[in-house]
Amino acid sequence: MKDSQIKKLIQQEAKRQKSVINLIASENYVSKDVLEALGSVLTNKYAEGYPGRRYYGGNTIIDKVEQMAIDRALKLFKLKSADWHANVQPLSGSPANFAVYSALVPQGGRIMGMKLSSGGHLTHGQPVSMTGKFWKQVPYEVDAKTGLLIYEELKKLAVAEKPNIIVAGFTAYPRIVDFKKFREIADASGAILMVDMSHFAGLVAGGVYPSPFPYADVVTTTTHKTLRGPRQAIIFVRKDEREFNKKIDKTIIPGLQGGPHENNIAGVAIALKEAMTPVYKKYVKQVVKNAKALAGELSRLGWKVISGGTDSHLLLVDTWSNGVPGKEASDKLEKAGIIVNMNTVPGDARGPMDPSGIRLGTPAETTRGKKEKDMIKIAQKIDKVLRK
Ligand code: DSN
Repeated sequence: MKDSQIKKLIQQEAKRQKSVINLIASENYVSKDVLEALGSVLTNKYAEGYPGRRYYGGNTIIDKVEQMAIDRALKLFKLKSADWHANVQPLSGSPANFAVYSALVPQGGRIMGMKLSSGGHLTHGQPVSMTGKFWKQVPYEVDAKTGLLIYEELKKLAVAEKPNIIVAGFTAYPRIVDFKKFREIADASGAILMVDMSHFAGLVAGGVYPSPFPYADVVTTTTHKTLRGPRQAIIFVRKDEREFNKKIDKTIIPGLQGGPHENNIAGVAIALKEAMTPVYKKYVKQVVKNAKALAGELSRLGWKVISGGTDSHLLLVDTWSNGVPGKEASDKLEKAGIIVNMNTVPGDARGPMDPSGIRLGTPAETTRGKKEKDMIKIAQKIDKVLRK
């Protein structure tokens, strides 16, 4: 690289990434092949449109790249192209979710989504997000005591409020989500069911978390979390007489986006193929074992783990119940070389800029080869740092 200033910063960041313990639940380390695709000449090409239907010439090879990503996305999640459609062009998770609502929910319509403080994402209709300005959120929460979803309550809310779409799948809910129950709730209230599986897509692919596909109308996912690909997103759409697939394709381009980032799409295709391997299946199993080990040891050391543990790659710790605010906990840990994010906990009385807890996740450190015994040591280090 000739630009020595940027080169130096990249080297510094590479060193930082190597030198810390990374417990950010939504981060991971991509393979060399994925990095190579990201830095390839595919970035030079404009490809507005879809394979076989582009506005620009010169796309015969690009078409093959994008089609390969689409085919692999369907194959990884065991979907038939007769039943499901995959759009691999969304630039990230937020634009993917925005595109789904733009296509399927009339302006001013209602999105039933989980509150941020309970583990929902900004784009699940939070008032501060554009998804809460163009549409109205019907918020739901987890039980403040147990940290769990109460499906009966959700059903009552949905039947009373009649949202256009219900969003299941969260950024800080450590437990398994019952998608069948969400389907029943959507049917009882006449809503579309969307699952945002950004966090746990890799766990679904590896068979250690239930698949939302038998129940959802639309499934969105980022590709850079447990899936371990580049920063990008995929929208999966059930094909039926409602033709949501056509509506969503049209919303992505020409509705919201211009030229797709085909270098990223190539990186996604590589990550999807990597996720089909036995090595990856072993990896996601270990991710969950590691999260359970981390949660178990932190509980044993006297920390309040929300819902008492985890079924996935992430856990939430209420540090404030031991007198440590979330921001202070995150800052102290960073100084000690452990990177986490501060996070609200269910029923949080503190604000999102200094909440009551922290969120921890194991995908990144598991990629680096960590096992349960390492997680126990990390938990002990966290305990020591936070009690100082
Ligand atoms: N920032 C992601 C996360 O950490 O969960 C969601 O957008």
